[in-house]
Amino acid sequence: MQLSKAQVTQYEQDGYLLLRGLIEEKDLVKYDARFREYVMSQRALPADMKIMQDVMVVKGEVNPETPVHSVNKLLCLENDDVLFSFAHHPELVSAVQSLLGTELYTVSSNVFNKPPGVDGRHPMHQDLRYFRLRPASGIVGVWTAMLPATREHGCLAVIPGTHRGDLLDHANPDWDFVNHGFFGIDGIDLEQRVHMEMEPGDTLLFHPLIVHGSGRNRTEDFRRAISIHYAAGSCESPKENWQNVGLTRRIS
Ligand SMILES: O=C(O)CCC(=O)C(=O)O
Repeated sequence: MQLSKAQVTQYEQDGYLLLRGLIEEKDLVKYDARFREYVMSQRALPADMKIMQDVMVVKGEVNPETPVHSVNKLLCLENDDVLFSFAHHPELVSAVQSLLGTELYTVSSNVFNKPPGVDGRHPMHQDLRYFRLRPASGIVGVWTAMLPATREHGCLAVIPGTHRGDLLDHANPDWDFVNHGFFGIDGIDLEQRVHMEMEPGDTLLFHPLIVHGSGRNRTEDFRRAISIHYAAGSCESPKENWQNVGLTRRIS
């Protein structure tokens, strides 16, 4: 779906854009089935893919009902044909091209699973903290709900306009249970948060400097999403030839 001029302007102003119903149910069902196969050990993990367990499970604080209840994320989807077909989804690619131009690469991919019964919060952070590519405006994150994501489920929350500021300091949150690699920014005014309640297929496009995070899942259901970060071919990295290394994939 090519974005309209008004949508591009809105993304530039707010640092995010919510596209309702972008991904069809038939695709979500395929992604979900494949995710479950990996997590239930019904399919061998392809090269590079990893399952990250929730910290409360790792520390023995929670005894998961099923393997799916133990997982925080499935990462590095590049070598799975079904899950990585999301990155090639024509509607998604066209929307991202409206922001980044036609030469697109992927630089990270995840299924985020927020099970009931664990803390699972994601502190307020900026994704640029995790990337060496620049400029920031050459990167776009996408996050598609696979299951309903209401406030009760711990939906994403963003602070509009923060993408116009700098990359802020990140540190380990002072929480009892923090998942591996989840750094947060101190002193964020949480009153400024806008909660992104989403139905399956709804897709958030977001700037890597936007301050965002997610809350605890207080329901009995899972909250699950599939996510990719795209980068424009014109981005630069201290690493030479970033387009040809590791899990980077050319999409268009
Ligand atoms: O899915 C979540 O709860 C957090 C995801 C996130 O923060 C991200 O994609 O950067």
